[in-house]
Amino acid sequence: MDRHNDTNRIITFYSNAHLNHSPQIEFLHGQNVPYFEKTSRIENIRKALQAADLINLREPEKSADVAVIEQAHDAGMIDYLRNVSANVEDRIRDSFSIYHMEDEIKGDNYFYESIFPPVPSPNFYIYDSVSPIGKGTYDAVMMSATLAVESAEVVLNGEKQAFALCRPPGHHAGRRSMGGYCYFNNASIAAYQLKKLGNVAILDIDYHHGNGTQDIFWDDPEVLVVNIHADPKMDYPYYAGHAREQGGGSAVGTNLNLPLPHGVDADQYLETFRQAVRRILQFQPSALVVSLGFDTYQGDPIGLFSLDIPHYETLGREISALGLPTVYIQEGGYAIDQLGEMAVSFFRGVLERR
Ligand code: OKP
Ligand code: ZN
Repeated sequence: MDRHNDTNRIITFYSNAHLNHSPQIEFLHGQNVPYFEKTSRIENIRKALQAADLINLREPEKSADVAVIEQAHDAGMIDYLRNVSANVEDRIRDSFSIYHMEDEIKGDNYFYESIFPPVPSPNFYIYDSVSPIGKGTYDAVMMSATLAVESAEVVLNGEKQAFALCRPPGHHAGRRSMGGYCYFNNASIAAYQLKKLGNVAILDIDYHHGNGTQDIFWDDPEVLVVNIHADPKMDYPYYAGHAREQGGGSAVGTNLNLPLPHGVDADQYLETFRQAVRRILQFQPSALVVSLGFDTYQGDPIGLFSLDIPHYETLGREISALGLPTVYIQEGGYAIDQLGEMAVSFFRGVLERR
């Protein structure tokens, strides 16, 4: 089939399981503020892509096997998430009872970790206060990762490209750590699946550094991780994402960080993007995973870059032109009312449709 014709759509995996993970608040310097990572993000993207007739939507029939997740994550961390999620009301009650404050429990029943040890250790896997666990969280997270697995699966079966409408996002989740709205690293899980084709490149164009993905493949020379993001001196996740971080052991040189300052203009951004693309070409991967964040948008409430809607079409077109088997994984993007337009622009570029 001619991929330039008008009925060309991208297979897109989606599940409504994410609706059951819906924290309402996050903690910002002593204040409760509305949770940025809202369910409507994914619904708006899905609806806009369907209205533009750009996608063939598929829903997985069941969750992936835990063994697939264990390629990227410590089994203890997976158990911890499952256990807290299954027993969240008891866990919260236990904490309040220590202080004889059971009567104060009003909540929407999300377990917010309050201790962030410098090194994640058994029972302490969450490293920030914006990644709470509710009773629907484990199933939502498992299904989010399943969308990544199924997207990789269709690409392994010969589909040129596929899109996973993941929520929660994943790129801040490390091998034994969860944070930044992320629990399982969907992009890394897709990359492990795609290794059946050979070496894999991951291009992370979310506004924030994908510290989890960097962690998971730090020592792996078969997976190139390239990140374009806000300089960690200025923005989340603060402790990782510097240019000097290049990979470990036999994998030195297979982690490329391209930090940019707040307020970077679109031309400078695109120049850096093309530098990332050149590094990927030089690596000659057999497949590509894109961590696709829309928080680089000029109107994003937590990102301070300045891309506009048409720039996403450019990004999509130039990534797709690499001609690699490619899985797109949804990460961030918080300008709720414009997310649909960004996604439509991006996938028009990917599909070379007007
Ligand atoms: C997740 B992804 C807002 C604080 C936000 C967490 C950001 C997580 C971003 N004032 N801190 O990379 O889009
Ligand atoms: Zn982000």
